[in-house]
Amino acid sequence: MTDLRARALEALAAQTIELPSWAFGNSGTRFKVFGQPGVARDPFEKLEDAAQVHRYTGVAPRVSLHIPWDLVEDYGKLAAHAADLGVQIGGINSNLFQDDDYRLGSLTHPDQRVRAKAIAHHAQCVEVMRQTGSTALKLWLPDGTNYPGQDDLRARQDRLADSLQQIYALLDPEHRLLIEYKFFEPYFYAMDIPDWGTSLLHCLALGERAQVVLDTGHHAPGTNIEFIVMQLLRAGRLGAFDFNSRNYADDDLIVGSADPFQLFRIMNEIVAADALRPDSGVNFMLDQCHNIEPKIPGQIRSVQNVQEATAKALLVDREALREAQRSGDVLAANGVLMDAYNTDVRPLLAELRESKGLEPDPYAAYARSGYQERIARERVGGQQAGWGA
Ligand code: LRH
Ligand code: MN
Ligand code: MN
Repeated sequence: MTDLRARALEALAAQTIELPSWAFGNSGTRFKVFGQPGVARDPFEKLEDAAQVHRYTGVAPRVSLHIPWDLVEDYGKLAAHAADLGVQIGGINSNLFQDDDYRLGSLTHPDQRVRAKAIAHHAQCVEVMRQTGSTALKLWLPDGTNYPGQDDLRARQDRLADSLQQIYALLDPEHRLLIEYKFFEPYFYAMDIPDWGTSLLHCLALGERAQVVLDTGHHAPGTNIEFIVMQLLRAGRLGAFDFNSRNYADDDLIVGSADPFQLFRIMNEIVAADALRPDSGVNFMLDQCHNIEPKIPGQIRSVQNVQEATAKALLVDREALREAQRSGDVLAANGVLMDAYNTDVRPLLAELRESKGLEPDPYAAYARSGYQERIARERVGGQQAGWGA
């Protein structure tokens, strides 16, 4: 156990989690966007808030951008601002879901002019990557159809394959293309990349630097997500997570809040495949919105939830598990996992933080810092995260 604990501490010390810039803007549902006092007014302030999360947790050194939500004139300046704050720019997310031209699709659109426009947007994103030092272009395809017969399902895949090839060709050698899937919304009959299989097929056709993004909120209820994680790891194509929690749809709630056991099972597959290592190629990102809770503490809680699930996965006694599995002892095997899951890892994480010179409780440390009161006083007119903007 002491050995396991020591190894867990070592792995946890190397773990990093990427924050989404849009978690720091005002957000809501299609019914209402709630404004919060002190919310960031521009991408520079979003980075400042993200840096607070890193400051108190010590494990969140990167921030994903969403283009054009995070439009600035000078991306070199934005990257320099990040560096001054002790963080860096992470993945660059493209946006194909807020333009009138995309009513019938973007990369799959029947009209070649619209497809060319959607591809050109990715050229703009690659330019942002060059200026910020980002190495990941993240593409979620919102295309799909609402009615059977509305369009030719197969022709849409062919057009998509062609568009993706053109986007892949825009990348520099150090860049990766991360392709995210989602089984519904904004279209409700057939999404054009509804599942990991479709995403994977396109990645395989593109080349080694194309990988799948698994957003935990993008599956039908009851889907065994850890199975997908395992399968993508086997294929060497799990590029990144978009972590969040769901109860009903794509709820974008705090990761690990709806089903902490699922998060543990996911992290268990990660640890079992030795994919937690920072050089494993798997980027652990959050994709969340804090509609009613305060944003910086919401992100701090999210990071802590990922850390807790990771710590529990690291405490699984793999030798005992293998032995129980080998001997066909069903209950003992399940018991090994449950023992790890039921361990209170909060003292271990407090020890980890203290070893890094951090306060043991990042949530309380942030609350004491006075930052929230200061931004509420100084910032007027917080920016909307993006939706309905
Ligand atoms: C789509 C999605 C995708 C977008 C983000 C804002 O539902 O998960 O990752 O970029 O939300
Ligand atoms: Mn996502
Ligand atoms: Mn989503």
